[in-house]
Amino acid sequence: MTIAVFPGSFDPITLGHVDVALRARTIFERVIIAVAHNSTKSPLLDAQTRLELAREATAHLDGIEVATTDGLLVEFCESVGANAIVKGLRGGADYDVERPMALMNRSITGIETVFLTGDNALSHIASSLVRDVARHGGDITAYVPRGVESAVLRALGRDV
Ligand code: COD
Repeated sequence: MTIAVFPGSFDPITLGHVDVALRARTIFERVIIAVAHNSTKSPLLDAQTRLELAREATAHLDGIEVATTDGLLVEFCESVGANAIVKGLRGGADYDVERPMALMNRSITGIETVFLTGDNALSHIASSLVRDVARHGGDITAYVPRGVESAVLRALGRDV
């Protein structure tokens, strides 16, 4: 069975992330969304909430599952027998960030990273922008799966 790990902070999961997971599923038989820790970011949502939101967003999708990992990504990939890591690209800036990670991950265990181009109509969506729009009182429902907005507002200390 071909298995891909699609890692990220998912703080929160967005429609852009779901699009990448679905594209990955057209290539791999099993896609594991791995809610991971990015040491350069401090998340708004705790890991359990990010996991639950990703699970709710993909529960209806065959062959897509969700897990958390707080260690080295490549060790998680080995533990689940992954053939590849999948990352989504919105543009050149994403590639600049992702390329060194892909090289580092390959250098540690030899695992390859597959880059997928997301839907252009979703390329403006980033978790950081979603959090910022919500923080300033804007409506984020067009950018995130159902149920995410209320969790984000709760984490921001707003009435839901
Ligand atoms: N369209 C297409 N792709 C998108 C979109 C969109 N609208 N939005 C996001 N993406 C892609 C991103 O480019 C990325 O590939 C992926 O979705 C996840 O994005 P984020 O922002 O949720 O996650 P990141 O970039 O913060 O995730 C970084 C990791 C957690 C993967 C990284 O820090 C990591 O691997 N950590 C584990 C510890 C480890 O092994 N560190 C060493 C790494 S070499």
